[in-house]
Amino acid sequence: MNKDLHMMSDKFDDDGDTAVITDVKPKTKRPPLYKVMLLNDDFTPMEFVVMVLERFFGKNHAQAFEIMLAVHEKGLAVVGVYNHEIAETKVAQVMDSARQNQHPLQCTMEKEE
Ligand code: TYC
Repeated sequence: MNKDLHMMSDKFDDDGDTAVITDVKPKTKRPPLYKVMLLNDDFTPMEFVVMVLERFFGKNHAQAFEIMLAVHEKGLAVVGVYNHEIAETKVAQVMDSARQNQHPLQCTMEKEE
Protein backbone atom coordinates (compact mmCIF):
# COMPACT_ATOMS: atom_id res chain seq x y z
CA MET A 1 0.00 0.00 0.00
CA ASN A 2 1.24 3.52 -0.79
CA LYS A 3 2.17 5.08 2.56
CA ASP A 4 1.23 8.58 1.39
CA LEU A 5 -2.40 7.58 1.39
CA HIS A 6 -2.58 7.09 5.14
CA MET A 7 0.10 9.55 6.34
CA MET A 8 -1.42 12.56 8.21
CA SER A 9 1.41 14.91 7.31
CA ASP A 10 5.17 15.13 6.91
CA LYS A 11 5.31 15.77 10.65
CA PHE A 12 4.88 12.00 11.12
CA ASP A 13 7.03 11.06 8.17
CA ASP A 14 9.94 9.02 9.42
CA ASP A 15 11.63 8.27 6.15
CA GLY A 16 14.36 10.84 6.76
CA ASP A 17 13.56 13.19 3.89
CA THR A 18 11.97 15.95 5.98
CA ALA A 19 13.18 17.96 8.97
CA VAL A 20 11.20 18.31 12.19
CA ILE A 21 11.71 21.34 14.44
CA THR A 22 12.41 20.14 17.97
CA ASP A 23 14.18 23.23 19.40
CA VAL A 24 11.15 25.34 20.30
CA LYS A 25 11.37 28.58 22.30
CA PRO A 26 9.24 28.74 25.45
CA LYS A 27 6.23 30.79 24.36
CA THR A 28 5.52 32.97 27.39
CA LYS A 29 7.19 36.39 27.27
CA ARG A 30 7.11 38.96 30.04
CA PRO A 31 5.85 42.34 28.83
CA PRO A 32 8.67 44.86 28.29
CA LEU A 33 9.36 47.29 31.12
CA TYR A 34 10.12 51.00 30.78
CA LYS A 35 12.37 53.22 32.89
CA VAL A 36 10.78 56.58 33.67
CA MET A 37 13.38 59.31 34.08
CA LEU A 38 13.42 62.90 35.32
CA LEU A 39 15.86 65.33 33.69
CA ASN A 40 17.58 68.20 35.44
CA ASP A 41 17.17 71.83 34.40
CA ASP A 42 18.22 75.14 35.91
CA PHE A 43 14.77 76.57 36.58
CA THR A 44 12.30 74.06 38.05
CA PRO A 45 12.20 74.62 41.83
CA MET A 46 13.55 71.76 43.93
CA GLU A 47 10.35 71.66 45.98
CA PHE A 48 8.26 71.21 42.83
CA VAL A 49 10.31 68.15 41.82
CA VAL A 50 9.95 66.76 45.35
CA MET A 51 6.16 67.25 45.14
CA VAL A 52 6.04 65.46 41.75
CA LEU A 53 7.94 62.48 43.15
CA GLU A 54 5.59 62.27 46.12
CA ARG A 55 2.38 62.73 44.13
CA PHE A 56 3.02 60.64 41.02
CA PHE A 57 5.67 58.14 42.09
CA GLY A 58 4.53 57.27 45.62
CA LYS A 59 7.75 58.39 47.31
CA ASN A 60 7.85 59.61 50.88
CA HIS A 61 9.37 63.05 51.49
CA ALA A 62 12.87 61.77 52.33
CA GLN A 63 12.98 59.45 49.28
CA ALA A 64 11.65 62.23 47.05
CA PHE A 65 14.26 64.71 48.28
CA GLU A 66 17.05 62.16 47.74
CA ILE A 67 15.95 61.39 44.15
CA MET A 68 15.51 65.10 43.36
CA LEU A 69 19.09 65.74 44.56
CA ALA A 70 20.40 62.82 42.46
CA VAL A 71 18.76 64.34 39.35
CA HIS A 72 20.11 67.80 40.26
CA GLU A 73 23.67 66.46 40.68
CA LYS A 74 23.86 63.81 37.94
CA GLY A 75 21.61 65.34 35.28
CA LEU A 76 18.97 62.60 35.34
CA ALA A 77 17.78 59.61 37.33
CA VAL A 78 15.41 56.70 36.90
CA VAL A 79 12.47 57.34 39.20
CA GLY A 80 10.49 54.16 38.50
CA VAL A 81 10.09 51.13 36.20
CA TYR A 82 6.63 50.23 34.85
CA ASN A 83 4.81 48.54 32.00
CA HIS A 84 4.23 50.66 28.88
CA GLU A 85 0.78 51.98 29.76
CA ILE A 86 1.66 52.96 33.32
CA ALA A 87 4.98 54.53 32.25
CA GLU A 88 3.15 56.63 29.63
CA THR A 89 0.64 57.75 32.25
CA LYS A 90 3.41 58.81 34.68
CA VAL A 91 5.22 60.78 31.96
CA ALA A 92 1.97 62.50 30.94
CA GLN A 93 1.11 63.35 34.57
CA VAL A 94 4.53 64.93 35.16
CA MET A 95 4.57 66.82 31.85
CA ASP A 96 1.02 68.13 32.36
CA SER A 97 1.79 69.27 35.91
CA ALA A 98 5.05 70.93 34.84
CA ARG A 99 3.32 72.78 31.97
CA GLN A 100 0.41 73.89 34.16
CA ASN A 101 2.93 75.36 36.60
CA GLN A 102 5.13 76.81 33.81
CA HIS A 103 8.21 74.81 34.77
CA PRO A 104 10.51 73.32 32.10
CA LEU A 105 10.81 69.99 33.92
CA GLN A 106 11.18 67.08 31.50
CA CYS A 107 10.19 63.46 32.08
CA THR A 108 10.92 60.67 29.59
CA MET A 109 10.62 56.90 29.29
CA GLU A 110 12.97 54.32 27.79
CA LYS A 111 12.58 50.59 27.21
CA GLU A 112 14.62 48.41 29.55
CA GLU A 113 17.02 46.00 27.84
N1 TYC B 1 18.25 72.07 39.17
C1 TYC B 1 17.02 72.58 39.77
C2 TYC B 1 17.34 73.74 40.67
O1 TYC B 1 18.49 73.94 41.04
C3 TYC B 1 16.30 71.49 40.59
C4 TYC B 1 15.84 70.33 39.77
C5 TYC B 1 16.01 69.04 40.22
C6 TYC B 1 15.19 70.53 38.54
C7 TYC B 1 15.56 67.93 39.51
C8 TYC B 1 14.76 69.44 37.78
O2 TYC B 1 14.49 67.08 37.55
C9 TYC B 1 14.94 68.15 38.28
N2 TYC B 1 16.33 74.51 41.04
